[in-house]
Amino acid sequence: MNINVIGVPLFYGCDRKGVDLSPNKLRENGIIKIIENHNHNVYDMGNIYVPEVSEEDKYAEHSKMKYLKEIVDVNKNLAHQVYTSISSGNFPLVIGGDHALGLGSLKGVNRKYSKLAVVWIDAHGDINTHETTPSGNIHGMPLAAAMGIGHENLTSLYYHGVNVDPENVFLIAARDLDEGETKIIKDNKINLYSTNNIKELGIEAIMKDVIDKLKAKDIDAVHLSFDIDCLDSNLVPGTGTPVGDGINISEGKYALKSLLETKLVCSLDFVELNTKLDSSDKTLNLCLDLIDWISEHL
Ligand code: DIR
Ligand code: MN
Ligand code: MN
Ligand code: MN
Repeated sequence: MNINVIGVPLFYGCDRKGVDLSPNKLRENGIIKIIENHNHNVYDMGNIYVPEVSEEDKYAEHSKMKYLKEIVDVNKNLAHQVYTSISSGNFPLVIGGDHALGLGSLKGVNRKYSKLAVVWIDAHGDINTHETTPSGNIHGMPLAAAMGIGHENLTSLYYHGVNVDPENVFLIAARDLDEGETKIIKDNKINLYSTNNIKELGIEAIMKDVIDKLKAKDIDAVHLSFDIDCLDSNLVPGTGTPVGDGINISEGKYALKSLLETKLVCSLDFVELNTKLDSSDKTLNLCLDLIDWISEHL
């Protein structure tokens, strides 16, 4: 497969430095070679430019959303890179950075595939709006924006066609949802598989259900967004918002493998590694292992 690796050194979406260093940190530790080892042609597209802005200006554009202008600018560029990657037959592997990059990757894929399903593997829902957010952090909003829910600057970013249908959205490993998010999930009939569901039924049965549903739907492709905080907080010290009671590594790998084997996945985000918070490269090494696993199954 031809894979375009796109780095997004963005921390504005989580408002915590360190996550921006990860694309280059992963390159220094051999991410490109790791992918190539699985017989892929890898094109390192470098990093999307992230403009500098001072901390005092974070609410300059909007009273409830931090760094709105910069995040929108970065994501317009990312959306176009993702769109052109897919259009030229290459697979975009988007490396964060924080999950606000999901805005751009989703809009880029959605421009190519109007009948798109989204699998979001994350401890969080990332389905807040400027009205429901408890933090003002835009990394908690990209999935809502993809469905056309939220502030216009996010919902109309880059692409103006048919939004992602909420019934084609699958949240996996969620366990830290805000009140507003729970309501949006319910009201829009989003498919939710919490860690409790996974513990109860087993990851195999959960993924079978997800994949059966995906195959039964009239969709063109699946976008997979992988937030490393889906894993239990003990496993990922190097992430900004770790949550306990998460899935373990083999459950995470099973979810990734089973989705990739469907061959429906057309693009993938890998986000929220913060190497500054990591302890003795534990999370970095786990991420390299997960990228190796993903590459093996692409
Ligand atoms: C929380 C945390 N729901 C928020 N979101 C995170 O700020 O909207 N997403 N950490 O990954
Ligand atoms: Mn996330
Ligand atoms: Mn998360
Ligand atoms: Mn391998």
